[in-house]
Amino acid sequence: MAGAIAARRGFSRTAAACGLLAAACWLASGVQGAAPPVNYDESKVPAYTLPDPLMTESGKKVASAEEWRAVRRPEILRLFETHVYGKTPAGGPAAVTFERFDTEARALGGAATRKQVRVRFAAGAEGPGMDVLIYLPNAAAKPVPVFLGLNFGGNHTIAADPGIKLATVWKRGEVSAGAVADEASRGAAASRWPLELILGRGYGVATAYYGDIDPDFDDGFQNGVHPLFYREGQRRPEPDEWGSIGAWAWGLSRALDCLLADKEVDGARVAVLGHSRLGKTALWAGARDERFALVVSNNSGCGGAALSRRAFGETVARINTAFPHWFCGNFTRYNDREAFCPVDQHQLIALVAPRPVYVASAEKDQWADPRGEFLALKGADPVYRLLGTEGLPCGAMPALDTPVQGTMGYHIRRGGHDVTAYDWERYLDFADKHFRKRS
Ligand code: GTR
Repeated sequence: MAGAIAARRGFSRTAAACGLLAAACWLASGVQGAAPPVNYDESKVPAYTLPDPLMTESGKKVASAEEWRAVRRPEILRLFETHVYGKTPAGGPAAVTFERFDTEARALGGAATRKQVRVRFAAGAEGPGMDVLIYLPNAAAKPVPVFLGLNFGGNHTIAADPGIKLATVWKRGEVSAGAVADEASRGAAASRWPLELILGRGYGVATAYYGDIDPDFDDGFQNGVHPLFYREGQRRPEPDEWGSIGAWAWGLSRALDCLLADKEVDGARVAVLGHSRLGKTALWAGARDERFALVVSNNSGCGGAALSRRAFGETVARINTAFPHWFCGNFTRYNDREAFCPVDQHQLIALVAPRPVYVASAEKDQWADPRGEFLALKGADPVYRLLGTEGLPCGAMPALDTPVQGTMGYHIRRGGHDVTAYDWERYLDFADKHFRKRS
């Protein structure tokens, strides 16, 4: 997997590069035989029928918002828990605690107040936990709306600010815990977190390092938060229990708890967003935890916003092979058998309804199947409409760089797999549209 990450960084995400990458992952996994070719040909997408988000398991059409809430939403949530992401185990750490260890009122040249909070997942100062980094705009009246998202490299990578604590638990790309981050990576991901832009628009930013919650390599779930939830004698999650995406989503909810305790944050206007695997995570967090007021998926692809049944670009078999720790064990049942899965990803998006949801794709990111991302959003539209919202106000997939924003938003921009200022500007417009009414 470390190789996969290096390959992703080094290549622009062309179809050819992703095909090679996928084949390499496939072979590295020890699966016998040649990897099937990656499909990037629209005419080779298999015929499929999507499960109807408004048809209950007992075959009754959902006709009211009440039925959606009481019957169908819980059914779909359970199906995703059982077959895709796994259940978040009940119980777990008796007490999650928060301790703010840093407040700097004149951060980023005076533009923001910086706060850092240690969230402990278990008793004792040495136990596992995550650091939540928060920047709130000094110029805006409080409480402020906030964008919350996990980061890939440590909080210190999102800005060159020397006051941000370095990540300590695991260094991305390593297949063992313990390696710590160094100063050289400070600010390395700053282009994905355009703080000046976000703060200037009156929004706060909160982030935590996903490796603090569960280091992203397959270790049989011995590190990260999973062991804190094991029953007596349990050694790894059951096939219907959470993998790493489930754990990261749980961590987002704990970061939200932390934000809700801050009087300068408007707890009714916290948006959750994420890119790529962390976009899958943001969708699952937003689906499960209805306190997230708005959800953004940036290039989340397979197992995120893209329809699995299209088997275009990355497929269920490929993702489960290259990243066996992301989903629950049961999800492997659908390797090359997507049509047998009782849910598809449009129903994940429907779980966010009626809250605003935004899905963004990138033209060169064919591995993530932009059309499949758009069609999943469209597939959730009937639920949004039933719940009395305007849904997604367009019929066909919009042209490049032509955002559509109703209660559901979508754009496909030029360029590759990344989070850019263009993406952020759209998310800020979308948040303005929905949050301004509530301020
Ligand atoms: C890839 C993986 C994608 C996507 C991406 C990322 O290698 O195939 O599903 O999540 O990683 O998170 O950067």
